[in-house]
Amino acid sequence: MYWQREQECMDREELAQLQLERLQATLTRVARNVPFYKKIFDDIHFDPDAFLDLSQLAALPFTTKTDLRDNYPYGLFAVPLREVVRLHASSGTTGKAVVVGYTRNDLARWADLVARIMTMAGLTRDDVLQIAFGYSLFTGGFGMHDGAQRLGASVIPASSGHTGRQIQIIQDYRTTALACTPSYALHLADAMEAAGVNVNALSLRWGLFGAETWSEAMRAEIQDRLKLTATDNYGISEVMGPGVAGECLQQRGMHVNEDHFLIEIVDPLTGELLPEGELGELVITTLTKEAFPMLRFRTGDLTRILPGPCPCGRTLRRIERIRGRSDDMFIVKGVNIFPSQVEQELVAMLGSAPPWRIELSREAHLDHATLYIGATDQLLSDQMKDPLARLDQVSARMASALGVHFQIRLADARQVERDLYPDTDGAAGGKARRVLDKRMI
Ligand code: DLL
Repeated sequence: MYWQREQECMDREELAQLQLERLQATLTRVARNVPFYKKIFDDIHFDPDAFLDLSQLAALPFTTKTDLRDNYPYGLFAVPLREVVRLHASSGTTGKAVVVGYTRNDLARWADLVARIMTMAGLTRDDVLQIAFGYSLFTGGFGMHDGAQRLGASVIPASSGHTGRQIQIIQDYRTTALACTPSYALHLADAMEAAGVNVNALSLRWGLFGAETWSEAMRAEIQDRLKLTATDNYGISEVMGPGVAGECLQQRGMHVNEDHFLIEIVDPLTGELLPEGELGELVITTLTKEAFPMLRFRTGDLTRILPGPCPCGRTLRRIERIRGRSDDMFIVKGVNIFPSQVEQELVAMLGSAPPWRIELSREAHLDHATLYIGATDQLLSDQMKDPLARLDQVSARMASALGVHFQIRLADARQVERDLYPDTDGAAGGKARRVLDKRMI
């Protein structure tokens, strides 16, 4: 089943021509409307009118998350705010969040692309879809919502959390499809088991999962325990949100909506373009976005393009399951966090940052984050008149600034230092290992 058969099964040469035309239009538009890109074009003497071949794209510099933050909040918008009808933001950041905007046309295309990946994943208008992604600045809830409505499914905007209520809805409303993070799907399975729910009696058939790293082992477990077919979905707010790529029922990698997004895989260290099939960092150029076009955006996500056609008949190329990140960003409870943000908050609170590290674990399939802070002499004498109250303050500040609750533990400062540099042979190049991810995925 296809949502937009003509585009999804397009002849590759025709697709390349369409991409070229759309890219030319995007280049012209950003040169005119986005001073950031205009300056880059001027600096490298790049003339959008002379862009005649997709291979010329490699001549343009990358756009990075830092560029986006530097232009906070609206610096990279290519239309006046009056044309923008929706704003979202990348999660987990404070004053430096990345704000993304959508015009009415952007929203309509977004809905179509999500309807497309939902159709690939087995859904039809006969489905009852429970969306347990957060409805907020995060793109997951609203992105999935608009797409499902476009598809014509019956949408239940359950939003995230409230596990007991989620289970009751699944049972009472006869939910046939579930959209959430894969870890939350397993948490739901645990909770149902604990409550003695007979999963075989439920109506669940399809599961759309994404927004965090998972594995084939997790897929097998989710499918087995929830009795549904689970597909992987990739998206990133800077580029759009969910709907960038999704799996078909072959479950062998995610078809990228290449008529709207041009993908490249580059060496994360050198930025060199890698040949098809090699593992590297995914770089995305938007082809149709009006409010927030992106040229060669470095996603930080590591994957590869899967060679060969897919038996489903779609010609849109597939990327493999995301293997990890090329930077130090980590995702906890669906919130993206950079270690530098943690450091920044500690400095703001404590004057200087004592040694610190984070351990991530998964209990009952839910993420737990523990922040170990080294009890330096300075910290103990200056700050810790009432250490427990102080730690509570740090915890509260982290929660409000980063959107995640960290359990804070005071630890021996020298031990924290030792744990930061576990590689005695220098294999880590002397880099501190700030985040120890013990989640089994
Ligand atoms: O997570 C958008 C989304 C919502 C995708 C719902 C799928 C479903 P951000 O909050 O901007 O957007 O986070 C983007 O999440 O750079 C990846 O590191 C990670 N990520 C997203 N999808 C997957 C996936 C949404 N299927 C960041 N597998 C990305 C692994 C994923 N990681």
